[in-house]
Amino acid sequence: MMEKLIITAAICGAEVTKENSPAVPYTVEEMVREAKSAYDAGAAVIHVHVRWDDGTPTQDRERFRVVLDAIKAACPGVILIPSTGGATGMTPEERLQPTELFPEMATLDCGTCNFGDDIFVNDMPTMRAFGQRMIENHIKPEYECFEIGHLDTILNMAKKGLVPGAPMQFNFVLGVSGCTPATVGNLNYLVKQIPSGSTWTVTGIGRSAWDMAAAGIVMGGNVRVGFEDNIYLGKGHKAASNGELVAKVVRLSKELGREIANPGEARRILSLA
Ligand code: KMH
Ligand code: ZN
Repeated sequence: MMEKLIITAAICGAEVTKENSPAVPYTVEEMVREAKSAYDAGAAVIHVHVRWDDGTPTQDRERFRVVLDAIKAACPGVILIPSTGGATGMTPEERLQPTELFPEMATLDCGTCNFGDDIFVNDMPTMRAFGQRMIENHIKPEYECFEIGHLDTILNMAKKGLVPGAPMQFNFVLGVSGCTPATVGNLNYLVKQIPSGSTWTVTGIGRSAWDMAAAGIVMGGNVRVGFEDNIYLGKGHKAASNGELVAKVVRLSKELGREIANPGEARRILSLA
């Protein structure tokens, strides 16, 4: 029998702006509003990037501290996954700052790739440093794979003890411009490679968000949605909040007969409890 579905909300990311959608959060208050809308709609996990009030992406440790504490207070029990990816062009040291706060989870990006017109650099020394930090600080990584080869890379690193090992949690982020396309075939290939006992989430970028959500639901994985990845509920129809995106996943999942995990259930499924 399938476990309940864990929904992650990626509420702001580093790239999307208020010009794209006025509901994209920058300030602490806006971050809390968007996190709570997602949590109230059924998200058990919030993936957190932070911005300065003018929208500039930052990995500043104290900004993370304030935002994470404020979301925790508004969303009791929620699982927070701060980003160590930040924005393209940031240094590894900058990006590692949220790990100094000892979050229970954080993202660990599994290789270099094109990212639209930019390059998202995750070379081997960077990944070894991030793996070592997460081992030392007892942080469970969410392994972000944007490319099929990223999975092979991180599985080899785990075998060598360079990053935290089983049970591993993967997020297959498909459809980034320049990376592996969001198809059910590609997702199925990735899912078949992961060690038994692992958990996985799928994220579809842009218009692929809903195909990938449906695939994640029926294939027994978990689903991420949110303004970081997609701002549309349907063609030409922008979501007014992250909560609306989460609510659509809840509807799809219930229609397909899969219940939604609350944060406590998600913590058990992810072996955090
Ligand atoms: N903003 C992207 C360049 C992560 O959060 O770990 C990287 C990203 C991945 O969003
Ligand atoms: Zn992210």
